[in-house]
Amino acid sequence: MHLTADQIARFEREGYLLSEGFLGAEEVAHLRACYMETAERLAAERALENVQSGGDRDEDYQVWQIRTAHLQHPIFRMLIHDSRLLDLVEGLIGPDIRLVHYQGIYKPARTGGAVGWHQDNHYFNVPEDRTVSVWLALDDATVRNGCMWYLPGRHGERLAHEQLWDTSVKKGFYFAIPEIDEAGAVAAEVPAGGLAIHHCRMPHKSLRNETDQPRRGLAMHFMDARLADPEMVKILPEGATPVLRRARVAA
Ligand SMILES: O=C(O)CCC(=O)C(=O)O
Repeated sequence: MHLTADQIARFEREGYLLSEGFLGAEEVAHLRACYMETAERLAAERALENVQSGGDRDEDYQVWQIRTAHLQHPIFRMLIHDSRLLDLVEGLIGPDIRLVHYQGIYKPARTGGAVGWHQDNHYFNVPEDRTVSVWLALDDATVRNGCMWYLPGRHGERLAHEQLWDTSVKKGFYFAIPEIDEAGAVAAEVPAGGLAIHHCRMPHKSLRNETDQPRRGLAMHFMDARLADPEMVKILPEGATPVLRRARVAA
């Protein structure tokens, strides 16, 4: 899917874009089934982590992460090689594309917790901010079930973050921006199969899931593959950050 010049200009100005109908209903249903199969397997292996709570057994506040999704199920691997997706990413960061991080974020019905304001490149530290995040909705993402929120035009700022919990008690570095002016925040509601795409310095958050249905999303983070490995890449498992596309060399 190629972005239009208008969409790219809007992304540069506002720091985010919404796009409906990236995947059709059948593709979404299949991904959802694989997502649940994967989440259940990881839960049984005690490898499904609650990334917004210092207590993994916190029963009222759950933000489950399917980490390195492409290493967990072939369907997630196929998705990041899909030319519809790579064409879109190419419009934003150029033709050399490397996966930097890939996660399912699963908020169960009623107990799904909020994700605090943060900027993705605080985690990745990719030079020159040449990285972009593509969040795919597997359920209709709404304010009530915890869709993404953005601060349009605020992607030029580098904001201070703080660690969410004491890492001597629970491992894992997860951050949030302690103080932020939320004036002008917009809810990025997208139907299932649609995308919320944001610049890596776009502050974003999501609220609790207050509905009786799960809210499932896949967050795919891509960087310019011409740049040196950021620190984050070095701590991920082998094969976690493949190069997905290289610029074609003119004959
Ligand atoms: O899925 C969510 O609610 C939050 C995802 C997110 O913040 C991220 O991928 O950076």
